[in-house]
Amino acid sequence: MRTTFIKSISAMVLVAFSSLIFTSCGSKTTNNENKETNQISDKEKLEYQERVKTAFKKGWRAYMDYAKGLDAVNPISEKGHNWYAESLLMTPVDAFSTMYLMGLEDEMKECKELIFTELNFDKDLDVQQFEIAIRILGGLISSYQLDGDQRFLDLAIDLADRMLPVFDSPTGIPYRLVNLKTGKVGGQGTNPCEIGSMMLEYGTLSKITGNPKYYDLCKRGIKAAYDRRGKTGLQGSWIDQDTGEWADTRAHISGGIDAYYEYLLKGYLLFGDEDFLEWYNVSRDAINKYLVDTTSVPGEYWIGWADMNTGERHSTRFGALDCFWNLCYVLEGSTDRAEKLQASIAKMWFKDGIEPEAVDYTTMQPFYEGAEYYMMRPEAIESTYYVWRATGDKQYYDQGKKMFESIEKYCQVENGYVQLKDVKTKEKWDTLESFFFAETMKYCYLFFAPSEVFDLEKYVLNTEAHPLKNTWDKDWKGNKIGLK
Ligand code: DMJ
Repeated sequence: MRTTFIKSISAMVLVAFSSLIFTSCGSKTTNNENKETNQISDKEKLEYQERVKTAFKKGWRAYMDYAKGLDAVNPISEKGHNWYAESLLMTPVDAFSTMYLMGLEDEMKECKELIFTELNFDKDLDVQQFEIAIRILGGLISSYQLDGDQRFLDLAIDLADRMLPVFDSPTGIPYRLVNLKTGKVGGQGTNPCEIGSMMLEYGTLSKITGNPKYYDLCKRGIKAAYDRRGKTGLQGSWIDQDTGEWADTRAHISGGIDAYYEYLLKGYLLFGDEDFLEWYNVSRDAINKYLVDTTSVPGEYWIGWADMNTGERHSTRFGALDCFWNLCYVLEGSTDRAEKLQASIAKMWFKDGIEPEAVDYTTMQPFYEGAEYYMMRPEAIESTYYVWRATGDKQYYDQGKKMFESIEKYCQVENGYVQLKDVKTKEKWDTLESFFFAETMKYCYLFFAPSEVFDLEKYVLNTEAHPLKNTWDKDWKGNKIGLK
C-alpha cells in the first residue's frame, strides 16, 4: 500500500515537473507556453530583460566601487563589510551564476579575476556551515557546472573538505559552526534547515568527484532529524545535536526549517533517491494537515505555526521566507494549492507596495515589532515565477513584473540598491545581501528571459538559486535510476 502510494506520488511529481520544465525549454511547446507567448510581446520582454540586467549591474558596480574584495556592500555610505574577521567574497561567488545566465561577459570576467586571485579558505574563522554551504559552496559548484572552469571546482572541494567535520556528532546531526583552518566545530543546538540544507551541494560534489563521503554524511544527518520528527510528522525549531533532544517544538515552514523540506523534494529530483521522496511526502502531508490554515481568515489559504507533537496551532504567522513553499507545491503538482497560497503571498506583498518580513495574517500587521523590513528576499518572486510557469496564467506574470518594479522604485538609490527598514515609510537600510545577486535578480530575470536561456529540465536550483546539473538518468554512483 505504502509503496503504491509513494510510486503514485513519484509519478505525479515527475508529471508536474515535466509540464513545468517543458514550458521553459524552448524546444518543446505546451499550451502554457502558447498562452504566455501570445499574451506578452517580445518588445516588452526585451525591455524588461534589459531593466533587470541594469538593476543587477547597478548593484554589482556598487559592490566593485565600494566593497571590492569584501563580502557585501553598503551603497549609501559607499563602503563594504565582511561577515567574519576576513572576507570570503560572498557577493562575487553568489553573483556569478546570475551573471552567467544574463550573459554579462564583462562582469563575469572581473568576477572570476577577483575570485581566483583573492578567494582562499585557509582562514582561522568560525563560520556558519549552512550559510557558507548554500551561498559559497553552492555558488562555486554551480559556477563550475555552468562555466566549466576547473578552479571553481578546486575551491569547492577545498571548502567542502574543510567543513566536513561538522558531521562528526554523536547523532550524525551536523554542528552549526566550523573553523575553516582547524576544523574545530561549535554551536550547541541547531535547526532542521541547518541540518539538511546542504544535501544538494554536498551530494552534487559526490556526483562530480565520485566520492560518496559528502552524500552519505549529509544524508545521515537528514535521516537523524527525520527519525526524530514529531508525532505529527513535522520538524521542530531547535534540537541538540549531541543528545538528539528537541529544545523547541514549534513547527513551521519559516526560517530555521524552510529549506530542510525544500531539499527533501529537490534531493529526490536531483538524485532520484526514493528515501527523500518518502520523507518529503510524510512531511508535506503533515504540513497540509497541521500548518495550513484555511479557517482563521475565511476564504484565504495561509500556513501558520503549530506544535510538532500535538499539532495545536501556535500562531498565525506567515512571512517572506515562508513563500518558498509554493515551489514545492508546484513541483509536486499541487497547482490548486499553489494558486491559493499565491493569492496570500500577493496580498502580503502588495498591501504596502512591497513585502514585509512577517505578518500576523489575521490582521495583516507586522508579526512582531520590527518585522516591517524588506531585506530584498527572493521567495515571493520565486513563488510567483513557479506558479506562472506552471499555470501560464498572465496574472502571475503581471504580479512578478510589479514585484520587480517595486524593487526598482523603492530600493534603488543613486549608486545602487539597498534594503528597506520599513515597508510603510520606505525608509532605506544601507546594506545589500548577496542573495540580491544570486536569487532576487535571477528570478526577476527569468520572468522575461528567452526560454532557451535556462533549461530547467537540466538543472535543479539550490536554495540560493544556484543551478545544479540534473543528470536525471543516474544517481551519484552512476547507477541508472530510471526516472526517464
Ligand atoms: C537565502 O540565503 C536563501 O534563499 C535561504 O534559503 C533563505 N534566506 C535567503 C533569502 O531570503
